[in-house]
Amino acid sequence: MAGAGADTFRVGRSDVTELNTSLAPGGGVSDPDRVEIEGTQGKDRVTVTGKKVVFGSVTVTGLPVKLGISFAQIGFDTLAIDTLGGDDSVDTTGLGPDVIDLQID
Ligand SMILES: [Ca+2]
Repeated sequence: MAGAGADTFRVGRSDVTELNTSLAPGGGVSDPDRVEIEGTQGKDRVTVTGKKVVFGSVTVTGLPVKLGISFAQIGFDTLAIDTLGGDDSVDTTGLGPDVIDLQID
């Protein structure tokens, strides 16, 4: 859960297989949050879907951890996907244009 201020989350290898995070701004102030998620050294087939209904919600599948993001705000919040090595692909066709800032490495 993101609080007030700028937060960074990094999701890597862990015991969890599903993680949901809320970027709801604290105190009514829009702060930049950054969510980073890692793939594997093997082949990753990542799919990013999301839409905006007041705030944005995003789902990332195809990585070791299924990631859900809610209350994202484009222009403030960033989703960074690092697929690491391998013959990877990231499908963002299901992600609306006004949901979240996306960085793919
Ligand atoms: Ca990979």
